[in-house]
Amino acid sequence: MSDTTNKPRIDTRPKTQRPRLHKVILLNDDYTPREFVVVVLKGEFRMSEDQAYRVMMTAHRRGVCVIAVYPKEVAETKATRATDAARKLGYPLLFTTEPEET
Ligand code: TYC
Repeated sequence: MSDTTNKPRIDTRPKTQRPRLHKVILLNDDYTPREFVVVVLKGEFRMSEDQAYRVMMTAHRRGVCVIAVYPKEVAETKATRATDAARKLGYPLLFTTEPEET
């Protein structure tokens, strides 16, 4: 007869690590037009007009604003694309990334 009793089992599988998330941070400057910051936030970070305006104003008032968290590669790609879009028009707008604390 097969043994159908529940024996305690020890899970020996190695723990899978979740990829660490990185923050994308928007920095204020004195030259980039507010409207352009909103356009970039909407285009690259899929924000609504309202969300983008609030985030832009937070960076404008406080100097920085955390926009979102993504896996490292995604965060870096989005920050680079957004910064490059500003450079093409000669604006100093800057997006940076840093690892999310755990
Ligand atoms: N401070 C800019 C201005 O007054 C607007 C701005 C807001 C620029 C947020 C960058 O991350 C920023 N024209």
